[in-house]
Amino acid sequence: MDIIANFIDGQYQVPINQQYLDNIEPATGKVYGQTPDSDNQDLALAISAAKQALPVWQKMDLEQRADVLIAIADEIEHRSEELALAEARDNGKAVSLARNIDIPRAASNFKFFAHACSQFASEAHAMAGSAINYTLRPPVGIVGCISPWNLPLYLFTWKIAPALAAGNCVIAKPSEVTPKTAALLGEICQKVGLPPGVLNILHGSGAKIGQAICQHPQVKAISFTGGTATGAAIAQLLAPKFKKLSLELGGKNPALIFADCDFDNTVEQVFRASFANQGQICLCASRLYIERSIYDKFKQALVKKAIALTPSDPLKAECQMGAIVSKPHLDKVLSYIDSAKSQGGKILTGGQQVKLNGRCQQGYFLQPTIIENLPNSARCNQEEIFGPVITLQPFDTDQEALALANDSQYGLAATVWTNHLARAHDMAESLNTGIVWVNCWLLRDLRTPFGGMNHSGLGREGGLEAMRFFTESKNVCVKY
Ligand code: TXE
Repeated sequence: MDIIANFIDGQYQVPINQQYLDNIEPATGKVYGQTPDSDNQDLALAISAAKQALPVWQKMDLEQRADVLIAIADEIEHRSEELALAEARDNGKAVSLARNIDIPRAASNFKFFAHACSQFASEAHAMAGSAINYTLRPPVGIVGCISPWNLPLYLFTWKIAPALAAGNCVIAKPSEVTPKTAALLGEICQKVGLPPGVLNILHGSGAKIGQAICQHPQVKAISFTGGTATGAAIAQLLAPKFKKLSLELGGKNPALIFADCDFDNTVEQVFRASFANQGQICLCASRLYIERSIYDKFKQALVKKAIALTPSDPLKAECQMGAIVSKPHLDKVLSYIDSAKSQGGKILTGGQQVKLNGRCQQGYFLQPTIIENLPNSARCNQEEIFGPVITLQPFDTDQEALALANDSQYGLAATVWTNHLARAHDMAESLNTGIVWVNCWLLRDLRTPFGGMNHSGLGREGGLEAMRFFTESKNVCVKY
């Protein structure tokens, strides 16, 4: 049994209440570990450690701070195989995906923000002949970073790295569904000599320790990624406390596929955008709008690929599609497929749970599922499913495609597939999403603003946006 501990003040510590949550391996459906169900008592220890560490970390020479973050990145790379296997086991994702995407990206997050330490500058505003204003950007202080289960170490470090780079001390909480790689990050911090208390990792449920972190008066900012309903609850809780808040929430991302696209490449990329990580990425395409003249051909090409993509044991190198993260989540995704059937949807392929043999007999596997014939108002076109389920709809004109795409409460990411330059720019300008990819998906430059509009969130992560979020700006006006 793999028993995880909290990481507080540079040491692993058991939860004071001695309470644990089961950690289940999605590919087997079996409990394989225990995660602390931490509460306010553990948080008090973490806050006290962070308070002590804050002056040390804030005053550390920038080059030295950057060196520590680079050392964390190097150690993640050094332990990448172990981390990839841990991620695949904990989350159910294919180990090849963890090896090629999740773990390298976690290292990149630290490297990128290590450089930001020395590149982050502030402004001066001269008032000719009378005064000079300059802006100071001190760290916020102690900040909370709360992350979800779909890209565990990748998103955990995407928040922690800029928070540390800006000079904050961090209380971080990974998802209780996928705690393992976050727990290993503590060992890495110990090994490279991150001063104790600078990063504290508390495990447990959102309702208990997640909420406690948000509410603690010493925690001055919260960076959260997760479901829209949770984001709304946190926003409500924090509004009267005037804390800084960054919310990266759900999506219902449209893909607009025009007849003039590069057909084969678009099929390939749209398929990946739909089913990567079993569709459990907030950026995955889930509503496909296809120009009518290529609708049937495109549909057939997608269905053929979906039939060939069969789920298998995530720990095997050849696995291309792993397990759904948990039983409740599998049930939720299946309930959307049922709702599609009841609303007149036609299941073109998939729609069923898959039973594997051997050690994965009880695992949570689902066939890639493609549905057509649903109106845009159907639940499957309006609500975030967060699984390997996509819908197809034909369109006739650019205006119709745009109207369908924008008919959503979400606004995270859209993809546009066309070789018509003016159309691509028109669409990019008119789509109500925080991110638009043209003829690509998940091509990431860490300097760019990252986040969504409307129910997809508040604020932006990435590059300078993240550094600004984790600092306060203070103007100093000097008259001469
Ligand atoms: O997310 P939650 P869940 C979507 C997806 C999924 C749904 C729910 O549709 O089906 O959200 O997933 C912590 N105060 N996304 O249940 O509950 C929680 O412990 C403070 C989209 O996993 O939002 C975890 O660490 N914290 C998403 C984190 O919040 C709280 C990725 C996310 O959990 C809390 C994941 C509270 N009251 C799911 N309640 C994306 N956009 O990437 C929970 N938490």
